[in-house]
Amino acid sequence: MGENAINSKKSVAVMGIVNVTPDSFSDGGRHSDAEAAVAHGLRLLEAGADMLDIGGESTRPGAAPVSEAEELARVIPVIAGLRARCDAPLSIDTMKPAVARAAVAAGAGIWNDVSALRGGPDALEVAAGLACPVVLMHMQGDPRTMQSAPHYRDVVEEVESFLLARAEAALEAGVERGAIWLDPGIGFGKTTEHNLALLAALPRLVAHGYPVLLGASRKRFISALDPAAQTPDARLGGSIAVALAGAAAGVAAVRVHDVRETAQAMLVQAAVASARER
Ligand code: PMM
Repeated sequence: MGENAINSKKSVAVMGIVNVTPDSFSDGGRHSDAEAAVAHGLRLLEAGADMLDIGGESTRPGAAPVSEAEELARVIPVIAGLRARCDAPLSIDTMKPAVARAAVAAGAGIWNDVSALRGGPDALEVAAGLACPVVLMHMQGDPRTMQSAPHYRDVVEEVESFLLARAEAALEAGVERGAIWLDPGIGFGKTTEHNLALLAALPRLVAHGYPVLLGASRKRFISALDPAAQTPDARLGGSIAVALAGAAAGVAAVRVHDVRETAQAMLVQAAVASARER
């Protein structure tokens, strides 16, 4: 068997995270300055990211909302700066339709909305008008309160029906079917058991035919499973384990902080999967 029989392509896209927030989940605001955030994004692309997700409002548990003006001031210079220096798809991580619109005008091509187009009365209409891919994510409650007492009768069924209903609403508003992505929202109003149930059920979400984005990088439930890993940057092993579980389930993309390590894991995973098929 020649070298060229070896699959050297990963089948899962790696979305690198560029948080432009002073109180980000995990980078402690080190990239809050626009130039530093642009440089960070370019490093993630060099490290193997297929696209970048730029966000200016922290959604960490307990985080307070930021104003539209503040969010725009954080993200627009970063998107414009990255657009001037790279061709990679750029995603805007926002719940605000006006921020999504300005970000797309500045060069973003994907709207990642953790509120699944519920962030304003015009969200569905704006998404249809932008005509770009939109990520619909499940969240119970809002970031300020979501981890206080997450509760579900059947978490898998409820997340699945919520996402399908939001996809339906987007379709009705005129968003193209091929532009809709789904995301179970790991850590957004979920206990460790809820997160694990959703990860175990990923094939069921994937089976609906929409590309699925999975974001579990450095999230707190990893520390619940490994109490020795209390800080976000001690959660790399767990983050990669979740990305591999996502790849095995057929997700389209993983949203991660540790791009180099995750991209390598996805390459090896794809090579093993294709050797299994031979
Ligand atoms: N997680 C965070 C922010 N945005 N977007 C999507 N689609 N999915 C996620 O899981 C997600 C997100 C919070 O994580 P961070 O503050 O570490 O970036």
